[in-house]
Amino acid sequence: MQTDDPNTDSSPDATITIVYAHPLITATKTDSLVIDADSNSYPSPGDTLQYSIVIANTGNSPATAVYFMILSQMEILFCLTM
Ligand SMILES: [Ca+2]
Ligand SMILES: [Ca+2]
Repeated sequence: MQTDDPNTDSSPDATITIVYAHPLITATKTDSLVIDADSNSYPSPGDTLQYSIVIANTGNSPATAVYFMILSQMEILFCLTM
């Protein structure tokens, strides 16, 4: 059974809905203090941190050729000195 597109004069004619493929990539990076060598409860030199990165596609189509890069080790050094 064909539907009738209410936006056209002819009847019955199928309603056409265009669905666009749209991947939606997110990356979430978290850190935790695993070994607090100096027991001061915050990251400091000599401690051990663990970084976790979750990359997800919540879009409506697969994503291809996705690359994830950490651009600089300075980011890690910056966190250690905070
Ligand atoms: Ca119609
Ligand atoms: Ca510490």
